[in-house]
Amino acid sequence: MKKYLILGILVILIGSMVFVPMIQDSDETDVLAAEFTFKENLATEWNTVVPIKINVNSEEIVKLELIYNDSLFKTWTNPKGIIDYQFNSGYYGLGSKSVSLVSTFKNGDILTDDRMVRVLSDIKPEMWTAKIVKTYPHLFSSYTQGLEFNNGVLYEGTGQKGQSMVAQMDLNTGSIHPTKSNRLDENYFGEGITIFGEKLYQITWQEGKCFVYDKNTIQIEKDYTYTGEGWGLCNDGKSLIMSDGTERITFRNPSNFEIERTIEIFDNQGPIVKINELEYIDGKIYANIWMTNIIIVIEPLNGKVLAVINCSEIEKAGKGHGDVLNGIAQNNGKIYLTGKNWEKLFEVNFEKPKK
Ligand SMILES: [Ca+2]
Repeated sequence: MKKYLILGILVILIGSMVFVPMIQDSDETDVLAAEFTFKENLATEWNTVVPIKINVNSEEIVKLELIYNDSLFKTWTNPKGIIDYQFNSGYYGLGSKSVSLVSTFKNGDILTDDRMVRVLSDIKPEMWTAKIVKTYPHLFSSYTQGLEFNNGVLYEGTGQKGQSMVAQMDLNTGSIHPTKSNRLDENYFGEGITIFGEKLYQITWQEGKCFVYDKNTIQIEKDYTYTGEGWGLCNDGKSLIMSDGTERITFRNPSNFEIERTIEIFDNQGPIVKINELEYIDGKIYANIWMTNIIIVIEPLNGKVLAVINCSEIEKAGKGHGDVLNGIAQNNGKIYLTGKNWEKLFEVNFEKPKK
């Protein structure tokens, strides 16, 4: 199912990237811009040398610039003939990057040739398997969207309009703390949560609002607005880390919720979309993939998928009449998983291939 989904997305993406040269009006009707010699957009592995040939089609070009992912990479003055150029695809992280040739002519005209380069992961993800270590109760009414421990206390954020809440939970009984909980206004659909310092952050699905709570009282103190959807949330001790249902993950400043940087999550075949609940464990991002029994392990520096964890044993034991697997939390080296409207929550172990 996942393969077909990714294949479908690849077809749509490639279809939408069919090259259309951007030729602006010019007094000289036969003037041609410099152009890349490859006919379609490029796909390449991360951290490889990518050779590019450029045809300089006019003697009238006085300046030629190569712009990759919005940065000026190279400038040629009075270029002629065919130019061989190469760049390293590891300069940025994975994902779809723009690459443009900008030709400036003697008469001041500017023409561009715009393409895309898709940078895929250079590794095949390891396959891990989640195994149950211990079983705990989980509140069936909880449509789990965020799960995180802080100082040994389990916090959960849930979704659905009119049912969204944030609460401290009792791991052993699965019950909500009698006073330390807060239900969102019915206009909001709660999504991921994370605790940073003394604050708990809770994003919302399509309402563009991040609520900030005192983590001890679970009372809302302020909120931030953002563009796009909110799905999962975690943090690395410096930045908030947020998924939005696409292959993109943003790192955000906790003091204003502004985006600091974005990574695109790719394996060696293409993007991984529908990234949902998140957890930051030992320097890596663990992510539920919505509607699957898969958790992926992501390198935060560049978006590479390091491992794919098969959680089918967890779903078989936990789903019952509930919804999908969602919710990853760690506490003192132990890892816990649950799902939306599951009656169980599991301590798990990830079995890895022997090296
Ligand atoms: Ca989490």
